[in-house]
Amino acid sequence: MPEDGLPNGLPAGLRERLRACLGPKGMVEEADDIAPHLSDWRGLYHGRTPCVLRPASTAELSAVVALCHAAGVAMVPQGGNTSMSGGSVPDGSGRQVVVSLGRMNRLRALDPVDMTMTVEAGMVVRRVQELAAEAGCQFPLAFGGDGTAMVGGMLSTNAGGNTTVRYGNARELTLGLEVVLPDGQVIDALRQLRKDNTGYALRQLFIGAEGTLGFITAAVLRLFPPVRDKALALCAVQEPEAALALFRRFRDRDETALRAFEYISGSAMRLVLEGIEGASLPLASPAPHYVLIDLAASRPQAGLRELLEGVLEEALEAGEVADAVIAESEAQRQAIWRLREEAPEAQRRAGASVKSDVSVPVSRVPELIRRCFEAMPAIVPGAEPVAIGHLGDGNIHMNLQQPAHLSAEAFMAHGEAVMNAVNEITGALGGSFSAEHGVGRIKVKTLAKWRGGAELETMRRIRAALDPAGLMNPDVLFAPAPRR
Ligand code: 2HG
Ligand code: ZN
Repeated sequence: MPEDGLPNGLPAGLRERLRACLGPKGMVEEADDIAPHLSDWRGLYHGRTPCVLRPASTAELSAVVALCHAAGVAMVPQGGNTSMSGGSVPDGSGRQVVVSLGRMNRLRALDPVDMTMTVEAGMVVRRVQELAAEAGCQFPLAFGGDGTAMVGGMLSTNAGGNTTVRYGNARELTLGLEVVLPDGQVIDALRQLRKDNTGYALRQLFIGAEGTLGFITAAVLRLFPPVRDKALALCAVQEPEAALALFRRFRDRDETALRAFEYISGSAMRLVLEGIEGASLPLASPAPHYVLIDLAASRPQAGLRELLEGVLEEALEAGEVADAVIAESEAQRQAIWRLREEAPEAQRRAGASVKSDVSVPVSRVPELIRRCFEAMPAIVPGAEPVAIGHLGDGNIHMNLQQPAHLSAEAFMAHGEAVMNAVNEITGALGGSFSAEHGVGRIKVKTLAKWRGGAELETMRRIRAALDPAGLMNPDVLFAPAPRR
């Protein structure tokens, strides 16, 4: 363990001062306990830290941030540590302190009249959904990692997930925020107002900032009436164009009914069927592409089953859908969702993968799929494109799977070339290289390339205004700060 005053430790005396603020439960110093905080979910980054700070309240966090700020110590905020972009782990210097928000996990308020919920950053997103449901409401944001990811990370990355098509991203679901600034000051803007034009909407600055401007410590989230009618189908389609045509049919018929419209490539489905226990295809035969359609309404007996059957019938007649199954029970519904949500895990079990998280205008999704499916194997012959995504909002995870004839290392050596090719195609289609996973560390160069000029310069100025010493999550978004 690094010691105070030593090159890899903390400045002399800081450890004691941090301990005095946080008490024994608030500071993790043993190597075994620190270890889970040092690597990212994808296993791409492995860092070091002198200790993990675990404050239990905003006041405690504010105090330790002020201490670190005064001592010039860099801080890496961490929630559930499910970042897809390496945004929540320290670098290898052993000098960046990890600040885990996990103990700040309280529900501060829930108001079913105002339809708002005030929660702390360390609450797991699934728990937010559960508490909202217990109060007769729903918190609609849902994504594969929501059983582990926490509110702070969800907001710091402006998470999107499966229901963006209907409810928007985390940004649209947040009314108020509490933030500890890089020098320890606290912004208390936990207002639960739908209208509040009082200068800059500062909360929007911290949402999506990936912990570079301060710590999000609590938020007022929007709630919605519960789902009282629902219907779900899995469809096999032959062409990506057919998937888009199907999306348009549903949107045109009743855009308020669509809760999710998800895409699964044939290759992704195969990995799930092979690698996930209990997964089985509820259709007659495998297809090159699949879509999952989830309809929901707060009105009871809203006729969603009839809507689903009617539109699918038209699409079958038009030749857009090759085969379809409608969930007949809650168990079948969950089994079908699992086929989509377990795809990242199935990919992980099948070896290394180059991942991308791009978005294009929804009209360009078929072209994106076609062009990337051609371009990626041309860079790594024998490697299979594996794509999943949120077709309804134009966000596709265009991934490439390690082929059997290459080691993970040899395959990942092509990672940059593959990501560049996907980004070039995406850029040409008017898209974004990062739709929902953020920039983290993995896309720092990509940000400079695609958002350079005045856009990046403005981001740097904002960062410099709030965190002139560059102490907050120093290796994400921007090129690494010089080592101090
Ligand atoms: C999803 O949509 C996640 O399942 C992860 O955003 C995507 O693993 C991926 O590529
Ligand atoms: Zn996603």
